[in-house]
Amino acid sequence: MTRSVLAITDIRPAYTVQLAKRYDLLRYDQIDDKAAFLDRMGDKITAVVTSARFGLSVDLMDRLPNLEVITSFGVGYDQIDLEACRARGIRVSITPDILTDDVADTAIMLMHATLRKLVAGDDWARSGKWASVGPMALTRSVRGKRLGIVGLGRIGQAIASRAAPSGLEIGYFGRNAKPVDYRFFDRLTDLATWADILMLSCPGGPATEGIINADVLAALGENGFVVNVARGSVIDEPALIKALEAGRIAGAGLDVFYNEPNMDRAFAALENVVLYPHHASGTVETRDAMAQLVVDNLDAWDTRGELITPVA
Ligand code: 8YV
Repeated sequence: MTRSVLAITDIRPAYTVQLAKRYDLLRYDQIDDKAAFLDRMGDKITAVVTSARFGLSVDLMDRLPNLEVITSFGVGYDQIDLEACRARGIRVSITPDILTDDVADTAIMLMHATLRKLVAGDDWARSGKWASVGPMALTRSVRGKRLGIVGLGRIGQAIASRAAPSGLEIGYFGRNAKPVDYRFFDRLTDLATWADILMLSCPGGPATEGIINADVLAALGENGFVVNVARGSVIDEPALIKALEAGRIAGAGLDVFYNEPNMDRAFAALENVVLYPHHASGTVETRDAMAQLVVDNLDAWDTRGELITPVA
């Protein structure tokens, strides 16, 4: 019998087509009367395809009594209740590693763009101010700065390995010290006091919610920068906006926000930020590889009852 698979979102059109050829693919985003659909189909669905952004709500999961597996497009799983999955024996797969390089490159790109004011410089040249007003204001050098990485997992280590050869000194904060040559801090405020640039690459979820708060930003200081490729939830966003507005920190490069895609509009009025629309893994190459891994995980589950890249 063909497996009924509920797709919460379109992962990539070509791959969604592949799924539709192999499975009875039900597109949740295209269903108007969701309650009636769940009454009719809820107990037939054994697999869900979703993404790091959409996850799976506990309410919807409760309506799928025969759910066996969730295959997610993305490495973060803060939008999936793993405890609820464990309790019901539901397995979860993600797409780790294949996005690490693009996310780390984006982190480095945002760091340079923020300190060197790339977007303001582009505008300075484009608008004709270069000719009419003169040279733009000086920027800040990246070389020689101290980079404080919050979360030295796969992505954090990839960021560090790119930053060290560019002449940055590396320190990090995490649950445990790792067998690396970088300096370990067991208190976040100590890392922020030491660092010139605070780089956030830790998982989202309750354990890291709001850990970059007003105290940490105060410790970073008026010459300090924040770069966030983790989750919006990691920063106390109102505190960050106030610090940026008041010049209590120097600037921020942000790929992620609290209420995506409805980012707080206060960011758009700030000149000391560089904004990116949660697009660190957003390349054709990486998104294709991620979508293929979603398809492969689902096939592995369907044919052999195992997952290629389960959540540990
Ligand atoms: C995803 C992400 O691309 O992997 C993650 O955890 O946040 C991004 O890489 C995005 O969530 C796709 O929906």
